[in-house]
Amino acid sequence: MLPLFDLKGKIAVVVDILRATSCMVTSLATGVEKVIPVSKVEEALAYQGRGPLIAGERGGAKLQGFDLGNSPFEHMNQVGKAIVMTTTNGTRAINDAAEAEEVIIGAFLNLSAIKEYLISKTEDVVVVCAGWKNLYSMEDTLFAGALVDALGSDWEMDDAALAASTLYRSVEGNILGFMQQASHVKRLSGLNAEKDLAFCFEHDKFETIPILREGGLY
Ligand code: 3SL
Repeated sequence: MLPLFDLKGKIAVVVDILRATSCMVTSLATGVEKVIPVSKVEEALAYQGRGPLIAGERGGAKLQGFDLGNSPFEHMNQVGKAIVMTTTNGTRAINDAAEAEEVIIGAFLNLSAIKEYLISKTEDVVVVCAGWKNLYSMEDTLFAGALVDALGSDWEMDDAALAASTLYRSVEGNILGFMQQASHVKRLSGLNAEKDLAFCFEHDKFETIPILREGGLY
């Protein structure tokens, strides 16, 4: 639970594999200029008609009147645009992590780039799993495990990191099959999101690392 971690002086890797941080990595890697994550629907609506695209979902479904929902395919190739984004858990997790020394955005799509970046730094790292309404989520934990695994045994890890890495290793060869039992996949099943699901678990498609600066991801 985030309130139990002191993020001061640390790098927070915020992750919401399904689907907010996968969207952010995709949009910034394919030409978006910046993403502004906001927690509330009204905050996003305040930008309507002022330039940026507004994107968001609640319960997985696109919000009425918004330009984009929360499929990475909608966020792709929006070259030169700014996107203001609000999602059920992901954008809130980013704002909750703001006291960290640095907030970066992780997804399977940029896993190796995140690993290389962290290796080049000296700060401690906390992987902030957005989860679902303050509850555990399988897909974010799998990302944490994949990252811990990629960083290797030179890194000191706590029990949560050890558990995540053990989980990841046990399903590594069949993540999509395993994920069929997970609650978020069941939740997305009525929303035609099968393509999103496969995409969000692709590893290392992009090298972009979104970094939070003055309220925007670049
Ligand atoms: O909770 C979130 O931030 C979302 O990414 C949820 S969903 O994938 O759009 O259902």
